Amino acid sequence: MTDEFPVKGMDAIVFAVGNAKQAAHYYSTAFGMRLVAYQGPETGERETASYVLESGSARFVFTSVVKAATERGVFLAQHVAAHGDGVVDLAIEVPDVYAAHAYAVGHGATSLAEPYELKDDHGTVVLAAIATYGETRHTLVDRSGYDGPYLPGFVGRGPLVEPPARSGGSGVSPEGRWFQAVDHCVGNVELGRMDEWVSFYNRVMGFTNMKEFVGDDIATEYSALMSKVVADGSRKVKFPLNEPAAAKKKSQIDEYLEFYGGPGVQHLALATNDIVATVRAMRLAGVEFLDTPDSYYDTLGEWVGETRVPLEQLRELKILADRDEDGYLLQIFTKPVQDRPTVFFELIERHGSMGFGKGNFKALFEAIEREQERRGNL
Ligand code: TYF
Ligand code: FE
Repeated sequence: MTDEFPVKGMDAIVFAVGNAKQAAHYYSTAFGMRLVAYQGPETGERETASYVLESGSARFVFTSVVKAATERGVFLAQHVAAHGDGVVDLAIEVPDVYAAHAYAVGHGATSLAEPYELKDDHGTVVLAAIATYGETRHTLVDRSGYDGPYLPGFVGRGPLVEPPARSGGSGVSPEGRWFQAVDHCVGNVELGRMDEWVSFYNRVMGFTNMKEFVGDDIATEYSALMSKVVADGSRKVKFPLNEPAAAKKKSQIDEYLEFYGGPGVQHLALATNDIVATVRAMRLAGVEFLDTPDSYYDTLGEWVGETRVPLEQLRELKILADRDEDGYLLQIFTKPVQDRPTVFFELIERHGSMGFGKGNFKALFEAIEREQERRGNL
């Protein structure tokens, strides 16, 4: 079988935020990421400031508007005004941007940028962009001809890019990183539109459906959401898509849509090899995680069996576990990381399982609903 839309992996998650300088500090101190590149007024970019942070293969870019001057600055400023801090771009690395863009547009995608090249002393990066749900986009990136930090126009480590005092290197793993990759990126879309977006990814990127989904059976019982997962042929890029479902209470997805002001990225799952060390480091740095009742751990051993982490440690740190025919996974969810109840993160340590924690949906959704209730949104 030939892959119609080959991808190399996620290239970057780009956030539009109100204050990228402070966001960069938060993600370096609280998520252990390393600041690797910068672009802003000091480098000749008068309109925006962008900070690039990495952890293993995961790359986050935080951009804020210094002084809007062009369409791009106005778009970013309006994005923050409408949605609060959020994800504007789930950039995907592909081997051939021209082919990928032509395929996507040929299968009905809206082009937001025709293929173009950026060059400097480090080489050439090819980029193009297509629209997805809400105001989110997928930039397609080929950086195989480039050896600089991030993109032409950015400066790497040097006088302008000093690692913040506490960034990375805190010894969680031998490499000093707290997580090593983006595992999946989840989108929330409007009621009744999940299947349209699933077929969008089927058609436009040749992504196929993974077996895990939340149907209306589970939805009406407790979760108040429906979910399906699409992934590229190599399963390196995984995009679960949620829509609200009418249940007994107001859906957590409705809460997101209301406060984000439309569809957008709901959570980003980060792969770690040592979830215990990562959770400890993040908690110490002030990151808040969802609570899990003790009763969850009273019965966990019966159905999950042995895991790398002793049950008592899972209980202490409120880490969830799930097992399927392929193996098991450990996972935990942060509370929203901004004042709006919108974007949050998941940490995931996989041991064979390719799932998303189906066995935890009930406990997880109940935990989310307790937070929703505290916010007065249930
Ligand atoms: O990505 C997933 O499917 C899991 C489960 O609001 C999940 O992390 C699904 C919806 C949600 C929170 C978690
Ligand atoms: Fe997830």
